Amino acid sequence: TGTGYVWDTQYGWVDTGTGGLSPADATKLLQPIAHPFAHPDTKRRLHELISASGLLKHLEPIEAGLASEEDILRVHDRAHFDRIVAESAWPKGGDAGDGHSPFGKGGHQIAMLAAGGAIAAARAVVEGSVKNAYALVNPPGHHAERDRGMGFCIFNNAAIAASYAREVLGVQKVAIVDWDVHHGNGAERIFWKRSDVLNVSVHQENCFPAYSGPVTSRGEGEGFGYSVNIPLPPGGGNAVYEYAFRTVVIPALRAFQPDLIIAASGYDASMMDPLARMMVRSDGYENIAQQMLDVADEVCGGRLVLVQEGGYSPYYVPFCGLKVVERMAGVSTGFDDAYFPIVSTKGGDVLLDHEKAAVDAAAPLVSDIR
Ligand code: 6DK
Ligand code: ZN
Repeated sequence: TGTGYVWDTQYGWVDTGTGGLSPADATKLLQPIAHPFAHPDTKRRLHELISASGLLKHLEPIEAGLASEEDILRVHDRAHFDRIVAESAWPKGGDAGDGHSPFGKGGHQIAMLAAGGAIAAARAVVEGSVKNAYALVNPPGHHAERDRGMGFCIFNNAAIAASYAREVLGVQKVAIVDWDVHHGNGAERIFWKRSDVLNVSVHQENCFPAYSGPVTSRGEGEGFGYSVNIPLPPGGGNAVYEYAFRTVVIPALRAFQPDLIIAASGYDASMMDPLARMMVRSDGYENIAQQMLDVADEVCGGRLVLVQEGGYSPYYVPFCGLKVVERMAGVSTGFDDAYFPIVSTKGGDVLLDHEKAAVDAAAPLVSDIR
């Protein structure tokens, strides 16, 4: 069986307003801009590259469908859900929760379609109609906590899919691995006291949310040890990600032995991203994807679902995503990363001492997972 793929035209309609870090504000001389960081074109361009490269023909289309209210409420509280629905009816839409994450009128529907896309991908993988799946959803979800959205995220798509897998599909143990460059605070908080969902986040240290995701945040009670954070100093690239996955993320998954792995897949640790300062190239993302595919084969019959999170270079995100989906499908389109000549000379290939030290600081966490 093949690789499932979720995309919906409406993911390209997410209205993120007109601000740089929205909203624009004349009193602060924050000028309106036609292409804000979270503009949906970046994700639509990834979808179009998957199509134009011919890769789409090798994927099994999975229809997203709207997540139900019940699906959302497995993770979020009613007040958050009701507020999003209410603000979505406002003439110009509302905000996910932090005042910097606007969504347009009717935006609750696209958010439910994004959660529904993650659910549909997880269901197809668990039911076995596909081997693995890529849910190219939008808006993203990994910052959304039980009672609030933030950082462009309304509902926590990956956490909703994990809860659906457990409570509806009967999956016992789910691991969430988050390589978006920002901290996966949403799933961490949602599953903070639980040992049936392992949450591993690899992120640029102190990037967003502020002060979130230090190596010392490990969960509480039953959940102690089941939140794993690997904060990386700025400037790292392919080498430190390869090392972090090989020496911490993969051993953590081996120790946990999940029945399903859900990855929160962002491309904002890339060399060309405006919202962070890491230097991963498309071949670095390929390496991450290959390590994840191998460990999924080893521990859970290959059951791996990737759920799209961030990525803000409209130039480079498509090539990073293409290489990841090619690996998942075991297909090469023969098209190279067109930016490789530019990004290949800038570093990130050698593991520096301070980068190694950051990863090594997280390695002992693995021994508390069972
Ligand atoms: N915001 C994401 O990529 C979202 O993780 C990242 C959101 C980054 C916001 C960056 C930032 C501020 C700072 C100060 C004041 C207000 C807002 F969720 C994903 F889309 F995946 O620095
Ligand atoms: Zn991010």
